[in-house]
Amino acid sequence: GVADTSQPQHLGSVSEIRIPHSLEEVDNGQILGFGADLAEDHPGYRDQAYKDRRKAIGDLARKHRVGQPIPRLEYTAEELHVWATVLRELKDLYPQHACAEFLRCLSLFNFNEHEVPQLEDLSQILKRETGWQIRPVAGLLHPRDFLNGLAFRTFHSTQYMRHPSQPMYTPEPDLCHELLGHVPMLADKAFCDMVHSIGVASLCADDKQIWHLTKIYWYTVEFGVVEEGDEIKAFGAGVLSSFGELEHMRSGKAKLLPFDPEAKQPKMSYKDGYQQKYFVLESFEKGAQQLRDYCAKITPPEIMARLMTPAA
Ligand code: NLE
Ligand code: FE2
Repeated sequence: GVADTSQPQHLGSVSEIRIPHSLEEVDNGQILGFGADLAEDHPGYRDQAYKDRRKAIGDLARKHRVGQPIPRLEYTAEELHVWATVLRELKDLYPQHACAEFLRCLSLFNFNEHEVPQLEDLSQILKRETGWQIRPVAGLLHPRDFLNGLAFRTFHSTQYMRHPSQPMYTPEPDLCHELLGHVPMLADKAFCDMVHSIGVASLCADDKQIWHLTKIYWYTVEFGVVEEGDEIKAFGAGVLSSFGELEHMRSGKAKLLPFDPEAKQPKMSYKDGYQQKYFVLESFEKGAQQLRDYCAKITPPEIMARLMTPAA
């Protein structure tokens, strides 16, 4: 079921929830969904070499400990080709369809078709710009752990490349999705404030509230769009990293609805292709305010005060 958040829900039984007090206490080992074996509808399902490579990269992430630099990977010629294809296609669409914040931040990273960027280098840039950092992860993390990471300004990122047969769309996160969808936005302060509130709200959330927050995350950070004058621009990573989805979003085929974190959020879908609905933010400042207000309803003030201080 979906959380009904119309009633303010103050914490009664926080004791049952394992509340992490630092990033070290956030578990990065519980991988869901596409984790070990790819589903039959995954483009890499019948490609054993692909699956082995994906697993080897995932194993490095499993071994990674907080504080260590993210391992640098040597990408193959085939992986570089996928990256270059995705980057080339998307670069043509961004000027017209990506939000201004994305376009401004994208230029900080100097992405080019000649090399696949290294997570460690991007994490350093983010630290400097907004105090956020990247932590490698083997696949789709359990939502509670993923959201908890955001409270400590940490974004869990995959490091393997999507399957070469389908560069325009992948059903699961992959490096192109992280680099072209998430990383640039995480260099924007107002966007980061919004995401941080989702993270702080998740710390003391019960399972029902985690589910609601996961949907909020989905309809903002993954698939959100924002008003810009009388136009609608993409900021959600799932839109910005998929040239199929970006074409779909701008085609006008999907519904556009105002974003409201208090409202019941529609069912999420990983597998049936493009979104049928996109939620529209008025601005990132407004979104950050809406989410801070939502967070204040489920998070005790002392936790808000401790974690909502500006990034160092
Ligand atoms: N469909 C997205 C892409 O192709 O980049 C990935 C979405 C991950 C939630
Ligand atoms: Fe994502």
